[in-house]
Amino acid sequence: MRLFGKLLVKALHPMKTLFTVPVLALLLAHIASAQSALVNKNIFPEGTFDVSSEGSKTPSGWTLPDPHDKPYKAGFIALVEKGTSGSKELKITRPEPTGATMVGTKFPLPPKIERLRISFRILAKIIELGEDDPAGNGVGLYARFYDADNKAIPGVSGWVGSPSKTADTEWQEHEQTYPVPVNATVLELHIIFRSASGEVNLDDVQIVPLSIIK
Ligand SMILES: [Ca+2]
Repeated sequence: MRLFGKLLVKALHPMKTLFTVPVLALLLAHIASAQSALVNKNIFPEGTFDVSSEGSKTPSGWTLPDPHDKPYKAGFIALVEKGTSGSKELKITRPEPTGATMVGTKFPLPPKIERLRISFRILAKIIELGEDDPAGNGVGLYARFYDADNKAIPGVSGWVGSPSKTADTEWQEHEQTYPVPVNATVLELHIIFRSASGEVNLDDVQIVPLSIIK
């Protein structure tokens, strides 16, 4: 009991409080500055497609469609080398303008991000557009936020730019800014090539925080 009393006196000692408060303030300042350090920097390492997790077929960090899943069957996905640089791109080829091919990833969001920008580069060569799909046809990147219960948060999801629907001869850059819902813990990205045939090369998917909640 005497020992407990001694410890209590020690813990409540004014000098101790004097030290604890600045230490806590420093710790909080450190967390805030760690978040601020993310601003204007790409925080998504898997968007280069330069690293493969299974031979050269699967891009690290992304999930390919199940080949037995019928609607997503009509497409071929590969990682292709860009010249002799060793850098790779994701390539999807679709022989028919029906159905869809999707490649997805779920990225855990660092806390306290207020707004972010998603961008990517695309070289789309659409040969034929299929029937209009209310969800959008052509090829592009779709972003969706999820909460901690793995539920999609309505209202903030959407295409990064617009889906490409033409045969482009040059790489195009698309970007979109999103307000991050306060309850968002995961950002899901899907490359969707739907109701269109042709081939697409995609590279440099980036997620860049623009501001932090103070
Ligand atoms: Ca690359």
